[in-house]
Amino acid sequence: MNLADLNKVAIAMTANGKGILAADESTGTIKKRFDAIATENTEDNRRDYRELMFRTAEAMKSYISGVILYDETIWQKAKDGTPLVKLIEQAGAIPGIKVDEGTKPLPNCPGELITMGLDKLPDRLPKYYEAGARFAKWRAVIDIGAGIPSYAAISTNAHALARYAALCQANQIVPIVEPEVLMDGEHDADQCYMVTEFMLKETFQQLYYQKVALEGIVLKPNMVVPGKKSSKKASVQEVAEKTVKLLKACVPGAVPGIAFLSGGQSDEEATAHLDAMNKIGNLPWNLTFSYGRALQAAPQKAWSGKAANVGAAQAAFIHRAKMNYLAAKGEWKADLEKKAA
Ligand code: 5MM
Repeated sequence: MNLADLNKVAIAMTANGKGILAADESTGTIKKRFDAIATENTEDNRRDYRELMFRTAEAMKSYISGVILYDETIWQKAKDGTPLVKLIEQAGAIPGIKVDEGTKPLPNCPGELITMGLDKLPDRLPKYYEAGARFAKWRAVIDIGAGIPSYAAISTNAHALARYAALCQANQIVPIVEPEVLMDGEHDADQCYMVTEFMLKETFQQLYYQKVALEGIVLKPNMVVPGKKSSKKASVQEVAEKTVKLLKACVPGAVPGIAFLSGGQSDEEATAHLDAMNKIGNLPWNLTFSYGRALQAAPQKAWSGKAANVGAAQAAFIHRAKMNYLAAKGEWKADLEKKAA
């Protein structure tokens, strides 16, 4: 492992306001997104949609540091035959790859999940490196509900995250470590804080036991937010203060960057929260975005599967990417959204 090079990539992924486009929806997940815009989930449509984003020069050059791809996309070619990976590289962004193979029920733990995909990972990683991937992503999913999460779910998922991270680094690929505590439940922000704290502590313990070099990873956590069904809402400032407090308590300063997931927040909420955290300032790591839905909902709606709408979709993508770029520097203002509307 060349740690200096891994560290350079991890910094490039999270520095100077740039952030990551999570375009790694599996075929089942992109179907849900396409259903919402009445677009058929074909290989060509998936290619056309992703190609339009990777050809959005302003967003890709100025605001996006890297793109997380799904396995299908990393091997796919644009309509004119150019590999999609090349489009990303030509724009100056770094290609990355989701390497987990989704989740399965965790035995003896009703309602809980374990992320799959470790078995063949040592054989798959060199092929992804050769295809251009310089970072990877693995997502663990922790749900909050009656009697859950269990320690079994937290510890087995943290163990798998660390196994994946160690394998990535051995193959000169920066691992994005994503322990996601879902915001689907009725819990309030303080319960989210407690569970996320437990999950992060366990994850960093496992990373330590498995000798993962923290200088060569990027952490992709959830923010401290109430569940969608909670009756206790939290202000932007409360989310920002609680998330920063939690991260300071759990994430060593050796980690170069933290890139949040949006997790089902609205576009503007995800931007406002990131901005408020960066306005607090004096943080030991770069704090940026690695959004899927909060970057793509607007361009998907504008595109709606029609070639005639590509320009409108690209404009929507530029806007969202720029708002999050400003937020990653603590320079976003709500009225920038109104002006654009
Ligand atoms: C883009 O969505 C990703 C893929 O999810 P599936 O494996 O379930 O298809 C997802 O992992 C994503 O990278 C993160 O959860 C962040 O996305 P959001 O939408 O939460 O910002």
